[in-house]
Amino acid sequence: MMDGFTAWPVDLQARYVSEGYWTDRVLGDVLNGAPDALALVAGPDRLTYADLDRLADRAAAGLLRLGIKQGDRVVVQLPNTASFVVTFLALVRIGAAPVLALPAHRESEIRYLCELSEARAYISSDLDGDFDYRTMARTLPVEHVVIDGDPGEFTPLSSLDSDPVGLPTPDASEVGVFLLSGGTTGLPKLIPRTHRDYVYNLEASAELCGFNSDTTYLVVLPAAHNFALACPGILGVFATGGTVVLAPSGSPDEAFPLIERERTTVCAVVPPIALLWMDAVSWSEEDISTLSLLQVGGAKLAAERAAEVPKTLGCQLQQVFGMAEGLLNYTRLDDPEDLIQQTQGRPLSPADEIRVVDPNGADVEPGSVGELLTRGPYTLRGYYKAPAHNARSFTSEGFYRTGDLVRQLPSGHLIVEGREKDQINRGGDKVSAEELESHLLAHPAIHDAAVVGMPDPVMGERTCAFLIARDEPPTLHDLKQFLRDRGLAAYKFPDRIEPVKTFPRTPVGKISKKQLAATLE
Ligand code: OOB
Repeated sequence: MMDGFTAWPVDLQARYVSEGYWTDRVLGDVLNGAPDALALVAGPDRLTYADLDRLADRAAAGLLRLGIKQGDRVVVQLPNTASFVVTFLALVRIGAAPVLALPAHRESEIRYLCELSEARAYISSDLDGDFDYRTMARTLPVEHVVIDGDPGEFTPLSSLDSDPVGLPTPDASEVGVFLLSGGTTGLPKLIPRTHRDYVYNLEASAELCGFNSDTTYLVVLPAAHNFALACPGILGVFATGGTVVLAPSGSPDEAFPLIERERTTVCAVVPPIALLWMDAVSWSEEDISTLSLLQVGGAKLAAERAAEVPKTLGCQLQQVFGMAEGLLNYTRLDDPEDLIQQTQGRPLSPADEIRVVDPNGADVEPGSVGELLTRGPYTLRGYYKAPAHNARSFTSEGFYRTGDLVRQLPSGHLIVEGREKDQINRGGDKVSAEELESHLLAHPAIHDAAVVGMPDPVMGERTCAFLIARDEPPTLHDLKQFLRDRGLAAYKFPDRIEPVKTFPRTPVGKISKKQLAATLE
């Protein structure tokens, strides 16, 4: 077993196996469609299941030839392209775990991920607009840099394509993939997902959502995000023989023509995209009537807006309250309308254990608000190589402290009422306040910084940084340039800065973010 990975206790492992949650199926075997059926549409590429299977085996052979082997980690930073899908499948087939970075991440995040995971290789595209991944890659602590597109001095991704060879057989109990946590600390955390827990995650989700070979699933969120990858996502479609259509973004200009052309039936979005689509239907000319299910999650969808989704977009709504750490809550397709509109769903698995607790860790009265704790067959037992953080993030019984404040209805459905963790949820993108603050504190003109969320009608929240300057505070424009130069992903930049002389304090002397946030209302 990999160092730094916390396994489930053996008695629970035995239970998850005997009750059928865990099987010996591995992520590399997820392709389950008819050979001639269309598996993937991405830009000009149209690949059948047979094509995708062959390309994954050929890329796997190339990775082995490069020296990547079972048990290695590889940081993957690719946008929504066929290369992402082929590279992911190739890595999991040889038992090398992809570390799934988002295309928006920059040097600050990528360098740290390479170091923490001791990655053997970094695989990315050449450019993202003006940003050149190759320039960043030059100083990364990895043996191999593999580039999709113009490789410069590096290994072209296309050169991995090699005649198939015999592949090692990964064990289903090993780590199959690393996901990134939204983060509440100074540095992002890595979430180890085993083959068997992630296979259960995607197969159970696909069943719950009624996926089958007629499903045509449009991907508008980053493919590397858990929601789009496995809830049921790309992998859930592959497991049930349907078709995945990759869009570069959720913009109606790009997504609607694809819905019309490919007659897509399902899509997963964050609330700001759902709101944008509800506006866009009034002026757009595309026919999106094939869409039968819109999954909305990543941040809270207001009940009033939820009620508008079926009327405006002509499809069913499913609310999804999930996390890369594991636990997924879904409203069911046959739930009564009020539960679909007003709740964020209930746990996917009968084996998911849920507690709602007060600040002392005691269970609250049924129906009262408290912090959500959970453990189960697809929820992590520890972040990768983070013992100090794990001691705070898990109870002694192995429950993960989600940091989310919820209320549970008698039906089991959860309503997300807020958050205890020091994080801003910017339309589904998670910003760790502490991480941003540590970058702000590196600015020579900043004496102290406190980052809070401010309500926003579209994004749900935006990011405001309260700053105590040494002398003259920097402008927002200068500050963004400073953060860009430090290699921080742009979605973590503050949207607003508020210079102040002092911070309000709690009775124990901590900065009162509640009071700071109240000054913005
Ligand atoms: C998804 O995963 P992450 O890891 O980016 O973020 C997890 C956090 C949750 O702890 C919660 O704070 C928030 O995002 N969240 C929601 C929510 N869905 C996620 N808050 C309110 N309402 C919702 N529906 O965001 C994610 C992973 C898999 C599927 C869907 C979302």
